[in-house]
Amino acid sequence: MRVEVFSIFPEFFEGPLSASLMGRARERGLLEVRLHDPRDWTTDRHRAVDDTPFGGGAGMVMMPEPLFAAVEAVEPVRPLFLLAAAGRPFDQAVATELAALDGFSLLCGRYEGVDQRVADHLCDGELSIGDYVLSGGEAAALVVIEAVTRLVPGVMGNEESPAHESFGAGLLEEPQYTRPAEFRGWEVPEVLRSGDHGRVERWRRAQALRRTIERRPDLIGPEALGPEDQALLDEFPEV
Ligand code: JCQ
Repeated sequence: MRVEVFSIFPEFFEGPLSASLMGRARERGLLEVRLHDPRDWTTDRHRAVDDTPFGGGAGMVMMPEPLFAAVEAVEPVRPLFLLAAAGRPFDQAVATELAALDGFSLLCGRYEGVDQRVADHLCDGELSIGDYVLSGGEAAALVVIEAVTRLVPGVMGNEESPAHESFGAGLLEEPQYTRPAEFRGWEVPEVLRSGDHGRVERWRRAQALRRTIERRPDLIGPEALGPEDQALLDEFPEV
C-alpha cells in the first residue's frame, strides 16, 4: 500500500508512522508513506503558503499555487483526497474501499481552509473523519492511514480477521476482561470463567447486540432484530 501525503508539517507524521502497527508495516514493506511539503514548491522569499481571504474575514486560506505545484510535480498516486470536515464521512466501509487499492494520496489543509479551486480541480474527493474542528488535516490523515493499514493483507499477525471485529461485523465490541478474576470486589462475569465455549460465544454476541442497540442504534438500522438475536438477548437478560 502506497500513501502520499501533502502537508506543511511533515514532522507531525514521524512518531505515529514509526510506532506500533504502522511502523512495523513500513519496516516489512507492506506500507510505504511518502511525505511532501508544499512549502518546498513556494517561489517567494517568505515561502508563503497562505493568504488573506477574498471577501474579508478572519484567518488565512491556503493558496492554490504551492498545492498545485506540489501535486503536479509529484504526480501522486490517485485518488487524491482533501481532509476536510465537509468531506465524505470516513468509516470502515471507506477504509475497506481504500485498502483494495494499490495506493491513494491525502492533502492536509491548515488555517481556515484551502482555496476552493484545490478541492474542485486538483483533488478527486474530500474525506471527513468526524463532526469536529481540527487545526489541520494531519491528525485526520493519520486516522485514515491507520484504519486502512490494518486492512492490508499481512499487516495483522495472528489476530482474527478484521471482518469479525467491531464495525467489520456491523456491531460494537463486547466487553473484555483479563485477570484477576476479582479486582477491588468487581468480578469477571461468571459465564466467561465457565469453560462453556458455546455459552461464551452466545454471551459475547448478546453483549455486542445489547451495547449496539443502546449506544449506537444507527449502526443497526431500521430493520428489526432477527428471532435468533432476540433469543440471545432473552438468554442473557442482565443489564
Ligand atoms: C476532517 N473532520 C474534521 C483543518 C483546514 C481543508 O482545510 C482544512 C482542513 C482541516 C482539517 O480537517 C478537519 C476535519 N475531518 O478539520 C483546517
